[in-house]
Parts: sequence; C-alpha cells; structure tokens
Amino acid sequence: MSEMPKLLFIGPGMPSVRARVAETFDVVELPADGRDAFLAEQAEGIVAVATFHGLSSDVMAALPDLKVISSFGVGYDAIDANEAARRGILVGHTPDVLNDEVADTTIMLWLAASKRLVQADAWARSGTWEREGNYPLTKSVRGRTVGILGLGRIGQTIASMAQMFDARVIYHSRTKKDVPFTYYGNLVDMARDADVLIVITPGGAATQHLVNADVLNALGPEGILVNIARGSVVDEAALISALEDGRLGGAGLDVFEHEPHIPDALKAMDNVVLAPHIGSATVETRDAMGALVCENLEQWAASGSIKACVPECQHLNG
Ligand code: NAP
Ligand code: 8YV
Repeated sequence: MSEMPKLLFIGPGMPSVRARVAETFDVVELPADGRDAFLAEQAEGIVAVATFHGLSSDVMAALPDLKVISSFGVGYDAIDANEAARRGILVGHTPDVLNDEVADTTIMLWLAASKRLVQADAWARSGTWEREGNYPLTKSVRGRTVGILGLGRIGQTIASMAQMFDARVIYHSRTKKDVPFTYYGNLVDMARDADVLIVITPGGAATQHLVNADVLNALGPEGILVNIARGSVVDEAALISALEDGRLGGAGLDVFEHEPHIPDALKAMDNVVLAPHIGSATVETRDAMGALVCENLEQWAASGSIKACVPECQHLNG
C-alpha cells in the first residue's frame, strides 16, 4: 500500500501538474462517468484535491477525510470556501501570477471594442476596402475615464496599464482603497462618469448581476463594457437589450453567464468583441498557475500550511 497521501485530481487539467502531484501524492482521477460508484469505492482516505474545475458541494461532502483543496485559477466561486472552512479544510488558489496576463487581455478587449478591430479585420479580408474605400473612423481611446469595478490585484494592474493611455481612473468596490484614484461608493454614479467600465470582481452570489440595466444605462450609448471577471457579474439579458437598443455603445467580453454557451444575439452584434475565457490563457501564465497549484499541495504535505490560501480559510493556515 502507498505511503503517499491520497489525492483526487479533477481534470481535464495540465499533464505537467498531474505528473508533478504524483511525485508527492497517490493520485486518483475523478471519472467523467460513474462518479458515485467511484466515490463510494475511493473517497475514504482522500485528503487532498487538485482541481481545474471547482469542487461541487456533493463531491466535497463525499470526502470525509479531506484536508486541502488546491484550485487552478484565482477565482474560486466554484468552490464553497465557507463550507470548506467550517470543516477545517484549506483552500488554495493561484493569485498574482496571472495579474499582468489578465490585465493585458482586458486592455486588448477595450482597444479592440473601441477601435472595432474585428470589423476592421473583416473589412480588410473581404475586399470591402478595395470596393468601398476606407474603414469608418472610430473614437480614440486616449484620455478616457476608465471605471474599474473591483480594484483588487488584477484591477490595480489594469489601472496602471490604463494610465499608459492617459486615462483618468475611477473605481468602485465595497471598501475605499489607499490609491490615487477617485472612489465611488455607488456603481451607477461611477458608470455615469465612465467612458469604459471594466468588471474585475470575483463571481458568486455577492456579485451576481451587479452590472444591471441601471448600470448599463448610466454607462450610456457611447460607453463600452469590458467583462473579464465572471459572466454572473453582468446581467446578460440586460446587456443584450442595452446593446440592441443602442443604450450601450459596445462591449468586450471574455466571460459569459453559461459558458461555453454564448447567446446568438451577442454573436450577431458588430459592436461586441467576444473571447472564450482567455484572460490568463498563455503558455507562460498557465505554467505559473499550474506550478502554484503544485506548490500549495507540496507545502501542505511538508508542513500542513499552503502558500496561497483564500481569505475564508486563512485562519486555518498555520
Ligand atoms: P481580488 O484581489 O480579490 O480583487 C477583487 C476586488 O473586487 C477587490 O477589490 C474587492 O474589493 C472587489 N469586490 C469584491 N466583492 C465586491 C462587491 N460585491 N462589490 C464591489 N466590489 C467587490 O481578486 P483578483 O485577483 O483581482 O481577481 C478578481 C477576479 O477576476 C477573480 O475572482 C476571477 O473571478 C476573475 N478572473 C478572471 C479571469 C479570466 O480569465 N477572465 C482571470 C483571472 C481572474 P472590496 O473587498 O473592497 O469590495
Ligand atoms: C482561468 C480564471 O482561465 O483565474 C481565474 O479565476 O478565470 C482563469 O485564469 C480559469 O480558472 C481556468 O479554469
């Protein structure tokens, strides 16, 4: 029998992470089918989980010996961290190593939506340039007021980058931060003053539909929404309706309410840029995130604590 602690791997994930955790743990993989039978047979003795797809409450409940969860990604809205903390389970995630990458993707979406890059590309490829002449002018991204919803690790990185475009940065979050940007306690007021609204809060119940019809109306017919946070933070039906009516100018979207489904209405709009949740999706950044998933587990195996713990469990992280 293996002396290694037993770990449940929830993939499909990165082969390099699967191989590295197997150096420290006795790994079993959650199958796509026959999960209940697998858990009935294997759950006992599983002390660790490495997951690329959250951890459903029923699987967590089926693991009586669980002590640590290491999740790929900084957002952990697909894990009930309060329930984990109640049971004394540590939850690790991958903050900071992706800040620059996600900020780069955010700025790309803002610029692409504002400069109509996708439509300009189609104009160039389709021969419309030769037939009809120059592409219509767009509005400059210089000197705009950029409103950031959620000025955390990634939000602050986006704020620094936005300043390279001479932006005036304003922000809304639950608490005022010690930063040189104007704080708005009210999201609608901030949206009214912003040319671009960048959404970068966590997902989950507390931020569900924070960006609603009132916020979109306040952003207005010239305004651009960039959602790089979670689909759940924006009311997608209200977004579609605002874009269809011309109450909102445009959008750059990396995340959607029912991924990987994207509503046909959004796909049909030429004032929207769509990306399939690629905020952190480069080889280098995904490698760094994968390494942190392993480091959290290796540190736990050696000392009982983890390197990057979510706030809900921090008091357990000795
Ligand atoms: P973070 O450092 O925890 O920052 C989150 C910010 O959101 C904080 O400033 C927080 O400030 C604010 N916030 C939280 N709840 C709020 C609420 N109800 N209303 C208003 N503001 C609220 O997190 P991060 O590392 O920057 O990551 C943020 C999120 O980005 C992740 O959780 C994830 O969902 C998303 N993300 C997406 C991708 C992608 O690929 N698209 C990649 C990475 C991350 P207060 O506590 O003061 O409110
Ligand atoms: C990942 C993310 O794409 O870190 C996050 O919260 O949304 C992204 O970096 C995602 O976690 C992959 O499952």
